[in-house]
Amino acid sequence: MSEDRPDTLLVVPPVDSPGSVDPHQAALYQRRRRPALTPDEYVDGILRGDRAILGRAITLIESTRPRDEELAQEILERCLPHAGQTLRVGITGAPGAGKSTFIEALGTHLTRDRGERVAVLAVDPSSEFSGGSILGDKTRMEQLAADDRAFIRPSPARGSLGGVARRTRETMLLCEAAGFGNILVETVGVGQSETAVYAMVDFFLLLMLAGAGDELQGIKRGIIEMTDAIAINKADMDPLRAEQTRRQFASALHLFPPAASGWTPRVVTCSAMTRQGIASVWEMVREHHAFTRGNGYFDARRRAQLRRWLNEAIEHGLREDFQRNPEVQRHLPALEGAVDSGRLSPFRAAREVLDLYRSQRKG
Ligand SMILES: Nc1nc2c(ncn2[C@@H]2O[C@H](COP(=O)(O)OP(=O)(O)OP(=O)(O)O)[C@@H](O)[C@H]2O)c(=O)[nH]1
Ligand SMILES: [Mg+2]
Repeated sequence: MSEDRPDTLLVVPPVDSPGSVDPHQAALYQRRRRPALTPDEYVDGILRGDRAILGRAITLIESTRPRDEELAQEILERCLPHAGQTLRVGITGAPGAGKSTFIEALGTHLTRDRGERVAVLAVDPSSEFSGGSILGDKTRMEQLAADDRAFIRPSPARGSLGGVARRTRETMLLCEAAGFGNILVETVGVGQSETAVYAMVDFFLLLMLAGAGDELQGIKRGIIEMTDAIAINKADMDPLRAEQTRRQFASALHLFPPAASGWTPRVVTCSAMTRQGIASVWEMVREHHAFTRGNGYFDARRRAQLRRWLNEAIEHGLREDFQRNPEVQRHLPALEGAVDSGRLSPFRAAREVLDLYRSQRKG
């Protein structure tokens, strides 16, 4: 996909048989040698809703080259005033709960039934270890992937959860500036990634399966407290059991303290496959939106999120500055070795390297 390719990718022309040029390869080569865009061209393209340019800008956001990062920040800054008038929904659930199928169903409901635009993003905590991204895959979203009103971007694959979340957040803002008024963010419900996604959305939906409901399926208390709704998916398989599970969850939720939003979390059943209940899930999201806008919670939550992003950006900047510092680079390996071998406490080592860093910054 051309929109996924880095701007500055080096492409070597095919040289398998000198003298003969495969026209297909030559065309590919031409296409890959895209001229660099100016910041104006990026911003204009994004605001026009040009998907190829949006894709290229996101590639800049995902890049770790300082030059790309700088350009990405400029684009982001100029797009920011055009972002924000949107609905952001986080969708989590255990592997296999049906998140991707659900997003396909909900996304096409938005594009086809409601004529709205939707961007699908993902935060994939496994990327850090596997090096690949499994979420937001287009294979389970075939109709949506082919839909002009939808934009699907898999999880950025590199970096820590914090880095992945930051890139997803920035990607979300660019998508909003490009006119995608609904944002769906998928994450797998196994770790800290839910918290990261919760911190970037207006509505947080947990997908579960019927049956193993007695203990809330081992889902951690913290996740339940974040959810605005639980949808028991795959209700088509056994509607009675799904309804039973729904009731169990609903009564279990009563044991939790009321949410700060004043919203009482709902439990519903649905089938991402037959699409039963999908439209009413969206009605519920809209109801929640109206409710939280009415009581001021919507704006308060977005402001708190902005504050959190600010703090994270500061932390990120400090860390980068620290890691790039030549004194730190020179002395840290020895200090790490000393900590490894037990000759130095981690605290003492940290103090020494921070002292070095500070003295160098002053000098
Ligand atoms: N019968 C039935 N099957 C479903 C439904 N939703 C999803 N499935 C099936 O469940 C399997 C897993 O669905 P996915 O959408 O890939 O689930 P996921 O939660 O995205 O999975 P991961 O991305 O691996 O975490 C697939 O075989 C789907 O076809 C549903 O509502 N009913
Ligand atoms: Mg999936």
